[in-house]
Amino acid sequence: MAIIQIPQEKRAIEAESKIEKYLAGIGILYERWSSDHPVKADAVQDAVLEAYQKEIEALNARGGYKAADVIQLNPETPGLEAMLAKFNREHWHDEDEVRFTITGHGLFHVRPEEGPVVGIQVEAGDLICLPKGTLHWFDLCSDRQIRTIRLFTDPKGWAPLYSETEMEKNFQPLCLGPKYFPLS
Ligand code: LAC
Ligand code: NI
Repeated sequence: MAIIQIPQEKRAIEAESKIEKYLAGIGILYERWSSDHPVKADAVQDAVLEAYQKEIEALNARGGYKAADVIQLNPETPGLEAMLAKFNREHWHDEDEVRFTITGHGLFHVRPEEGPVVGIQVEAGDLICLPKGTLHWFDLCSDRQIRTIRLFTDPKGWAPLYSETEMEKNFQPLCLGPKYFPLS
């Protein structure tokens, strides 16, 4: 399950219903998808998409998404650092950012229109949807790997638009371990 942290308030939120509620309050959809799907973490893309077909169709109906893929980042990924450098600076997109984690961990920081910056550490089974225009940045965690399903409205490409605020420099990537991490 995800862990939410609010560094400016030095607090974390770990209960599923509270996470859902807090994120809904800043416009972010959070869902836990059942982990009993018969799909292996290293299954090929089509097998993964097929295993979650029902959930994906429900999201498509709700958000008008037109395409899906599975992306994997790990230390063997060619160009990993360059790819991360594109996403660890504050940016937004002109479409929703929809991510379902199959394996590994990731940390999204979101800067809502109102209220403090929120860190969302995701793991297997977590679906998050950042509405288009949401300011955010992304880092890997200490396991340096993640595999996620992505849904897109425009299958032509995925482009980050940068705010150039350097806001991310005020926030350390905080997911230091798979479980809990101290806030200082
Ligand atoms: C993206 C994430 C990682 O834009 O923010 O793909
Ligand atoms: Ni993004």
